[in-house]
Amino acid sequence: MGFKLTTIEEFESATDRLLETGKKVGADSWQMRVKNQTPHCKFGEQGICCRICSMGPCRITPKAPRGICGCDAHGIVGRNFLRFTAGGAATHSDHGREICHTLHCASRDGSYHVKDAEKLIRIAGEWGVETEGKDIYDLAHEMSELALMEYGKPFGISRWLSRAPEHTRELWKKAEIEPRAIDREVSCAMHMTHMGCSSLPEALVRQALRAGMADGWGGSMCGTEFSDVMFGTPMPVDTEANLGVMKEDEVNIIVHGHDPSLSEMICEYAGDPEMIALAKSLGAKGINVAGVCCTSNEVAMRRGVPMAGNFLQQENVVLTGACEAIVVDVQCIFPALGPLSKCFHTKFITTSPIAQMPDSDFIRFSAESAAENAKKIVRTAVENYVNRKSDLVHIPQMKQKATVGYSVEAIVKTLDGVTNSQVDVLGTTKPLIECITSGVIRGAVAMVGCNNPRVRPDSAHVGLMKKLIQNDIILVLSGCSAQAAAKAGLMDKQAKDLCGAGLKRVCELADIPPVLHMGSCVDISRMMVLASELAKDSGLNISQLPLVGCAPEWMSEKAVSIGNYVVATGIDTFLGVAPQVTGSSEVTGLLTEGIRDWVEAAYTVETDIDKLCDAMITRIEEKRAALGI
Ligand code: CUV
Ligand code: SF4
Repeated sequence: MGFKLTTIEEFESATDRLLETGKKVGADSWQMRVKNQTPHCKFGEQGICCRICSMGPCRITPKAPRGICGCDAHGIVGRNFLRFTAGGAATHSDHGREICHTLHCASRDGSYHVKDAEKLIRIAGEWGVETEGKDIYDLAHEMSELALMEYGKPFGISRWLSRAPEHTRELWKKAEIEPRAIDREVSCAMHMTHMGCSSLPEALVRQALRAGMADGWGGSMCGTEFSDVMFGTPMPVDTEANLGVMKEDEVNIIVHGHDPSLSEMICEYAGDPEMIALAKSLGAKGINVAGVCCTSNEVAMRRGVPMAGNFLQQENVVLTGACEAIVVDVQCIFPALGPLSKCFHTKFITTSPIAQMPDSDFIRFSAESAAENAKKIVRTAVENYVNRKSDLVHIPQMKQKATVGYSVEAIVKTLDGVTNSQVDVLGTTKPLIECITSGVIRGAVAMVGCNNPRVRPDSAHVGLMKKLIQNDIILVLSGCSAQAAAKAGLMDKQAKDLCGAGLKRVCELADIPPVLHMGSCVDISRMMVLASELAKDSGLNISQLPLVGCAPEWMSEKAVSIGNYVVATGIDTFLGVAPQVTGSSEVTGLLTEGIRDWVEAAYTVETDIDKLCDAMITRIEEKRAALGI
């Protein structure tokens, strides 16, 4: 025995202790700000406030059922939903674009290299690019240019769509949701939602799916695939998670954000002998890098860098009083970190022109001068060690072991060990399909997404996961959901003991934890590839697979963009937080049922987490029954 999950109550008491330090230094916290912001504006919550022209803002009430231009609630809600999606699609895709740019900077003697040449050659093959006799760096540059063209090409549809099964591609074509150039779908969304353009819910929802597709089957896929090419395709690696990974006697550098181009370089220079010597000369035992949010997922999966926490834990890392620097790039960074860091010795270092914030030290990072920038950042952190106020230091001694890094490649390779029929199944998802058809595993849930103060932090993630694995349902995770699992201990291989008998046996045979870490949010593109492979290898349609998506604590625009492409790929998706569309029965109806006619899947929204869990299990069993398995 000995193995025990960390409970939500334990998470919370650690947070409470840190908030006491916060109070002592006069710090603000999201817990306090939530109180000031609730109850939320009902118009906003329902999506029936329109402020896209200056005749407004217009709000829909029973007495005022139309805006000044005559737009009704359905048009307003639909436009808001599409703009929300466009924000997310733009964000993920721009991250992907940065990765493509970084690949363009890769060189033999530079900061960025081609680590997975085989993968690059495989993608080149998919794209019909000649690789024979080509220098790998020439190929990298050629591929990065082609990938960058995907953002603005005048004709054609996304190259990545060719990875999907035939049937899915036909559905996309018929529904007119095949994404064209990535930027075009975002631009088109903004155009459609301008005053006096679309107010037809069906047209707006259709474009919301297409913009999501431009993300998942466009920009995010570029981000994931070319990150793998440069930094390595993740393979299982051991790490640890939760605030206990911070070290009292070392310089703690926290990387937070999304783009591995930055975090990889920080990790690189934190291991530099010159920097370590500097740290030692200042009284520290070494340099410890840990991550927050998706950047943490990136470096955990490829380097085993420990995970300090997820979205709603970002303030906690500063509240430990032991954070020398929190280094951020883009997305999901609380502006609160500025003033909060000022209450401590912590340097809040922003690095991207995309995410500039008050009360931060801006050290501009670019792929061209990565080495120099990273070194400066690490040095700034190390030199700050001497400013630590020891009476404010408290690191909650709380962490769990986790095995992470289950890329599609890693899953295929690992699960090959499960079935006996090794010979003809190497390199396919067939062993996993066999586990599912035989009923050893009932199905799979792709659980993703953030934290949101509307849900007791991590309770929905962890609660759902515990119940699902008991029911022999395997989980693939990404984003802050994955970190919730890791913090709780569900990514420890010993968590197999919490599973039903079937899943437990699979975990033992394959030597895997019952919840598999597939990466960051852009890596949900990996899940699309996995679903496609499962469909192709089984001869089924994606929508027939006993597989559902779930985002129980989501908050960001990116999450909606993701949800839209997951659903559009044929995977029923279950949300624990309602999107701001409840003010329109038509838009709600389309999302929860109507779009099923186009893509064979739809959303289910259920804020009662027990009911959400039951609904997923029921859906998985329905799909099994329909297949007669
Ligand atoms: Ni990208 S989007 S909070 S899950 S990192 Fe976590 Fe990750 Fe943000 Fe949501
Ligand atoms: Fe009001 Fe129409 Fe302008 Fe929106 S577009 S603010 S509903 S007048």
